[in-house]
Amino acid sequence: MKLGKQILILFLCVIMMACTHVGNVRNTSIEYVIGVSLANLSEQWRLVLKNELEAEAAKYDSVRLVILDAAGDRKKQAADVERLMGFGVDLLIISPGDVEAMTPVISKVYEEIPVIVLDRVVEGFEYSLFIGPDNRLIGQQAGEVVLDLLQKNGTRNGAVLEIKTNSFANESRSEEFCRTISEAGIEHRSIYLADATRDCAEDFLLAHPELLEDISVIFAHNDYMAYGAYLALKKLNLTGIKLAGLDGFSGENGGLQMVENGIIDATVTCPTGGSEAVRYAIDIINKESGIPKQIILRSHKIRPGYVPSIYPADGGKTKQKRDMIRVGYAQIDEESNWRKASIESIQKAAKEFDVDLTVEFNVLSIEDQMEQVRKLIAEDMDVIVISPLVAEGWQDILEEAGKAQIPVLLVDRTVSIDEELYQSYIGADFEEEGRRCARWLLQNTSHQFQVSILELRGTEGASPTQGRKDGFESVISEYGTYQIVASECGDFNREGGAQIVRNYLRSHEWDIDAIYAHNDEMALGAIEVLKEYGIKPGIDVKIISVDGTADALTALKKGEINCVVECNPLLGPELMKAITDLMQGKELPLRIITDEIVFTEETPEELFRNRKY
Ligand code: GYE
Repeated sequence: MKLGKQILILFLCVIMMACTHVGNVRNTSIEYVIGVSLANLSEQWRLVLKNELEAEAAKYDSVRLVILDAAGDRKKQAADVERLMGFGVDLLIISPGDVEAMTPVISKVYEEIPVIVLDRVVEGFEYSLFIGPDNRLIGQQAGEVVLDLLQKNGTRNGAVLEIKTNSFANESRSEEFCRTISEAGIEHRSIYLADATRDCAEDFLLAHPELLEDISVIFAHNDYMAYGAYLALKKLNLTGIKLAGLDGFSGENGGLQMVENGIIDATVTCPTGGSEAVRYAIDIINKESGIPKQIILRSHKIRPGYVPSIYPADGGKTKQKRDMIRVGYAQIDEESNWRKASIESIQKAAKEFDVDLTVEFNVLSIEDQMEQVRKLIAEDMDVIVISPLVAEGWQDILEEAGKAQIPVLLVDRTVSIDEELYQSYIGADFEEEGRRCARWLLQNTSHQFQVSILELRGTEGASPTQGRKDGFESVISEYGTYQIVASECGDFNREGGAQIVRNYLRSHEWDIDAIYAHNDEMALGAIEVLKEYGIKPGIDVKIISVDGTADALTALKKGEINCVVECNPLLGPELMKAITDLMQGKELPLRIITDEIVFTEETPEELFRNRKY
């Protein structure tokens, strides 16, 4: 054990002994010392975060937290992190203030100990785990509750006043908020406050009552500013203006109580992730398997009488408790080695978790898959798991599952509908996979010259296809010299990839600098055809692919593929853990994003060993 940590533990024991009375001195078998760096404690949200961290840590005798408050000063936060490292902490939990400034600080710490980042994700992936809300979704949900509040007798009247501060989270939330209400044709104005506090909001509105003319709803980026607006309206004797906030904390003076007491009319919950951070910190220190890369926490729209439609997992109350959890899995036919590995991982984990798993096969179309789901609903499963072949068309059938009170989890692929219709999505961040492919291309080709790209797209309408396309384009679009000159659907299979290259060669001289394949199978099919035409894959044309299957990594080692971005199919353990948590009544994160790496010719040999697919 590092000397620094020994001194720290001794110090903590002395403090504890001094603070506790004889007889209830707690077991001082401290095993884990977790350093916590908070951007500030002036924001209510961070105070709640600190309380949740401490409450969760108190459940474990072996855990001690050392919490430092940077008081809003980024230089101090960097110094705090250094101090915690000097104490020899086992793991760092950090809620960064200035994300840009803290990214290199976090990367440096991550070289020595695990790091959990909270609330604001840093650039890149140099950390163990990110836990935070989906700020853009929160902004959209805030827009939706405000539109509801504007609704009177079937029409929407009046304008909206948005109260915000220039904090990191506010910006992405505000963008989506403004998009949501602007799309509904609602006029709105924004005011920026120096502090995100009740008094600041109240004083500002009392000083500028003219801002409230023709306003029907005030939306504040936290419940306390909304409360300040409430107090100002009272003093100005203004009635009829509705109030919406954010955070939705429980307990005394929390946003949920404000809604209940009629002080504000609506809020959106923004969970802090403090409890999850301590639980995952212990698992990470213990080197547990199945630790995801990102956990995106669920946020709920809260209005009087509104119950989040994510029915409690123990919706099974109406079901007789069974010895084993019965899970029905509507998967996609084995179109690739990737898929085979994915199904085997889920089957293996079901056995390990003692889950009674029924896997439906023979999916050739979305209609087949929906029939499978209806069959599983009829068989009254405890949980239904779906790998949706395509992202659209799921609203009705997920509502059917909801009516039958059967929770649904999405694994591997996701859907593009109301997030309140499923419990969680476990899988990859497809846009990030696309960005990684594009970043490799930019780093390995000359920016001066035109780079012509042939894109081999996956199954039309599938979430990995759309995400990988969007992510790749979002990066190359910043450089006018990178052009996707042809893009065709290869349906994620080898023949599909081969056919696209044949088609291109039939109507063009070969003028492609790079092939971007949405999966390995299509890349491998393309390579076969290139060789038939005497074009050297990986040399005459760069080849970038996604998945990380054995055949693709073999081709990479032969220099026939230049970059393979991993898309981890081994989701079984995370899926079964989520199902177990769900059936114990826990609310699941909105998304659980898997940890993935990028393979290139520089990748160390050991990362190619013990691959399971
Ligand atoms: O990339 C591909 C498979 O759904 C993420 O589907 C998965 C994709 C994977 O056909 O190989």
